Amino acid sequence: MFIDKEAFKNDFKKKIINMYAEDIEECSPSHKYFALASLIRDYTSENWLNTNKKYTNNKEKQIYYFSMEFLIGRLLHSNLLNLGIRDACKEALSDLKIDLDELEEIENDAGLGNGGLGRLAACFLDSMASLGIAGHGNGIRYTYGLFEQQIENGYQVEVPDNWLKEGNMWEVRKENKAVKVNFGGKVMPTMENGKLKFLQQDCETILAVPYDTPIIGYDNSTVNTLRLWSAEPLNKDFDFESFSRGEYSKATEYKTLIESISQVLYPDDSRQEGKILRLKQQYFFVSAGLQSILRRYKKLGEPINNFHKYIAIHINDTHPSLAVAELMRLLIDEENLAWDEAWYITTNTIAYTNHTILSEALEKWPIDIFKTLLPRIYMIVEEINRRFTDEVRERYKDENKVNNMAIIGNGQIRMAHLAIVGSHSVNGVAKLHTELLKYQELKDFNEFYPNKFNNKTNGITHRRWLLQANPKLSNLINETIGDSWIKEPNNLILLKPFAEDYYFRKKFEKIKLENKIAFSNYAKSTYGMDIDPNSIFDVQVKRLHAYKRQILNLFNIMDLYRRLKENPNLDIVPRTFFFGAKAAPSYYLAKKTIKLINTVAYKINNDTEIHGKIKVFFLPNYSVSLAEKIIPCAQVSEQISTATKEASGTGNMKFMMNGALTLATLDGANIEIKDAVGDENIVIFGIRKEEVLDYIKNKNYNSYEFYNNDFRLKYILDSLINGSLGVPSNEFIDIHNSLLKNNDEFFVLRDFSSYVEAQNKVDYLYRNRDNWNRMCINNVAHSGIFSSDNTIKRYYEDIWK
Ligand code: 26V
Repeated sequence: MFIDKEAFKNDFKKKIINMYAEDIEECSPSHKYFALASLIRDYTSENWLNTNKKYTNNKEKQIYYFSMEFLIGRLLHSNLLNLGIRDACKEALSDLKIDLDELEEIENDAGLGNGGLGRLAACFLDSMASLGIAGHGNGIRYTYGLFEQQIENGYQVEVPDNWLKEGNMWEVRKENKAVKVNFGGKVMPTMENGKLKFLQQDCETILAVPYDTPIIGYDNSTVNTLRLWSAEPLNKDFDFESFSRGEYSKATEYKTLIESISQVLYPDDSRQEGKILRLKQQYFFVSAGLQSILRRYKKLGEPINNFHKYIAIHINDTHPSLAVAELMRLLIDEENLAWDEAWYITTNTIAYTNHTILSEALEKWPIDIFKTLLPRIYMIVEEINRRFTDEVRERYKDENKVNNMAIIGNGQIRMAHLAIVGSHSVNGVAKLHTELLKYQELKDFNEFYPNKFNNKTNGITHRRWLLQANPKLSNLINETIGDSWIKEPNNLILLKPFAEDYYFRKKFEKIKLENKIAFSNYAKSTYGMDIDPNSIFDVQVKRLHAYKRQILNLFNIMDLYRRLKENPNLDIVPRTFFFGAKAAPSYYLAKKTIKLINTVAYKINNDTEIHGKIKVFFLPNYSVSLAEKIIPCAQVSEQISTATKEASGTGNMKFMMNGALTLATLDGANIEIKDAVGDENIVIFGIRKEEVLDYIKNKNYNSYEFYNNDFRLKYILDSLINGSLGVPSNEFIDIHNSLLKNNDEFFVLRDFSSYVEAQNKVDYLYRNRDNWNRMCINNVAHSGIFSSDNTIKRYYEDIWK
């Protein structure tokens, strides 16, 4: 898109007057931000309309990505970049004495996700739009996103994330497209014109109102849609009947109850819990999404039997897997299809991605809850299960197998089984993860459906994670190899020869330092942290989970500190360790780990004896916008999960793309990163999947062996409970127990010495700074293959067709 600078300035001034009846001079920065966002949305409206028209006129196949989470972060910067008008805007605003960077910082993050799964959905939206693919998001418009994390006395404190408080300029409320969603009641089988029909009676009907956000493609005029649903009472204001009977509080209670459905995002917990509200959320957005898709489809004038030829629905993990039963219900009850016809359409429409093999994270719903809330859906699930188990029984004549594979079993509905049976494709998110699904966790299903399972290694949008987050490096890349990589990320490989160019390496090093200085200044003014920009920036940012092993990182730091105390002249390259991680509010050990990190950080950072050689900082409230700040200045990327546990990881890709060296176990996509960059450009440590699986199978791991045989581990573990950390000696007893009495589920002690060695290797490698830079540049050069553009192309060709 082209904008004329003078015309833009006029538009902007007018916008401020129209929205706020203020002159630009008296207008607050926040009003300026909202006016600018609103203006940019105006600029996209025509393309948005035209994109939709084009899709309808050409009857293009539409892809709908169903996800409970879309962790999109901020939109102003990325929208300006994708429209190709950011430089022009920046200049024009600067004429008006306005700093665009400052306005961009005002925007609240749309934090509608927990972590990797939600951010992946956001990266996919960007890639689909940028590739000109008709792909849209379908989800929930949570009034509150993932909680804001504050740190008080080293502990995590959760504060509600009221992200919509000041308004959201990107969304459009589409009241005329609202649909009704039914809960509860009973099902009445009735004969209608000689046909058996299932009427739902005495349901509670809720209104689902869509809010649409434009998803702007990069330099291609495509504008797709992210449709997020908000729950409202049917009766606009509140329950009039109660109200007119004088039951005022009951009337408003009712409204609150209904609105609670889209009120808040569930923080993924230490265990999956069968919360009714979460099941309501799932049915709510799945049903609303499917109804609106069906309504649009019918306008095309195509017969219902062709539905799957024009529509693909992708379900992000099992959270939207009710889509299988709900689409069946709509096709049978509303469109009058027979079971077999409906089943053919459903299974050919839906595809499912699995994002974890951790069994405690797999969703299961107690039958009683499910049946009461969704009686008709339950009937359909029962019938799907009946037909499926008949087939399994017929084929294997093995009741054990039938029970293991059944969708309903042990009083529960197993959502993963429903998703597998009801879809035509099941994919894992990295090679290793898919192998584990096919040959371990879902082995029976892979045998039963030999062509269903496939791999789609995750990716990240290089436009946000490099072009936007790291403008200095992007400019250097543009000067060196041109800017074709923005549309063709694989072209980043053209940088490879420049890894051998001394002057290029120097320029690269300078940019990394400038990024580090900028972040240090930010951290000083925001958190009061004193950071040495000349130290190595070593970063672990991700959700806090035992399997991600933040504790392993911390144990190396504690060991390093011990060595420094013993020998203050110890020759190490100064290092700053950064952590950023939210713990689920009910995940006790994760929260204790945050306290432990902060306790160790306090002790180390205030110890003048070690001459500031190491420092530890916990960055509060890790989020998309914080990630955009810390990743471009990172030098060591900590990807240290227990092998087999991290399905893919996507942070690992963001770091390599910004020229950090990966320090990793052979887990998830780390393996593919290693294959891409070569052994000489990555540091690998730790036990491999075979050893992990052996330990689990043979139950022969004994963490005490490592504790007893390694004085460093003994020292560290003892210090957790002997009061030497300056907190009561029982503060960390449960962490201690998890590692010793409870036998260290994630093999932290097993991997400790290998990790320390790897960290020493990092120190050693950094001393040859010139070669270090060479390694980093190689990482950037090979990162293009991890662009989500590539991932989306593979989904498009293999799954959505
Ligand atoms: C949820 C839970 C909840 C209960 C117990 C522990 C636990 C562990 C993990 C999860 C997350 C499940 C789904 C998820 O977010 N998976 C992440 O998806 C990313 C995108 O595919 C992938 O890169 C991450 O490796 C994967 O953990």
